[in-house]
Amino acid sequence: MKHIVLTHGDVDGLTSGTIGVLALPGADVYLTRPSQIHQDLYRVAKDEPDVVSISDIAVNVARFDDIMRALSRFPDKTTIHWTDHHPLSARLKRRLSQCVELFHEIGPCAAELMYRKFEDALPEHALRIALYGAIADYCDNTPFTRRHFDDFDKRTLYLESGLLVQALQEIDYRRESKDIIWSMALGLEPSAMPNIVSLAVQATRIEHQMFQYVQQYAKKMGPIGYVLDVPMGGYRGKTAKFAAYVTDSEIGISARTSGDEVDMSIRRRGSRVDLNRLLNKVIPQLDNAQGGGHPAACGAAVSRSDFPRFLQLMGEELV
Ligand SMILES: [Mn+2]
Repeated sequence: MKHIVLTHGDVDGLTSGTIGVLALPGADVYLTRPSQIHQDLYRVAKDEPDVVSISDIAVNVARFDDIMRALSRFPDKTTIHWTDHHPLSARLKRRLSQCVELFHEIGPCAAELMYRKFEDALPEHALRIALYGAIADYCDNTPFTRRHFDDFDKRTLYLESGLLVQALQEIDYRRESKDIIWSMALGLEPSAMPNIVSLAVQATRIEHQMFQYVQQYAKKMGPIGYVLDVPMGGYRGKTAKFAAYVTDSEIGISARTSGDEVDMSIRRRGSRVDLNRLLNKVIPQLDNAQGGGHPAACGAAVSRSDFPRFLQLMGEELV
């Protein structure tokens, strides 16, 4: 049996992918993202696999037709599982369900969904892996997670998941991340992976320094706190959060300029505002802008000259 696992490179991606590997023994693993899933599907269709699992990959509306075309390249014998928790319209959900086994819920993380989908085929340690994914993706208040936090010591689960979250800030996206999948599949806890522990500690030290940087340089425009070009790669979600906090704002943005573009991570603070919906209102008002994500965490890119206008529009839509 030829098995393939395609998953995202963040902690929910790695944990849901690990559960995929445990459910589909011997699987080849590929880390992918919403913008390139269609290309990866084209590539793996050539291997004529028996089972494919895709987890934690949002279905990109702009790429939907490409994705459907890629899916049509698989032979009839291939079963394709698509397990995800990113927003997806009812119409696309229906169309996608016609060619894949779609398991889609908003609320739980992808790792929880993978665990629930494949539970009967999984070893005992897969449960903790699902909980690590839930903690990492802030999806730790579902009926499933609340029930199972009570099966262990919740504080230890948060430490283990936190080690992964922190270490990933400092890890090369593809190569070393895949090692984490193999280690977790073998039953190794993050605290038993020496490089993960030391990278996590290093990343935590850097994070505290980043906080001080944001405290010094964050600016505020209306209800939005933002920081530009923090002096290190990564840490974008975290510095967006810090920018909101230190400016006492409802929304925080960590922005990075590259060439003529400003690329942003956007987070909310003490607010129920749906950032994804907010962006869907603002983005069409700007040329060459793109963005989206979850209610609580989004990414966006606008041209450099539009950045002030973007902030202004976001602020206006918010009130
Ligand atoms: Mn996720």
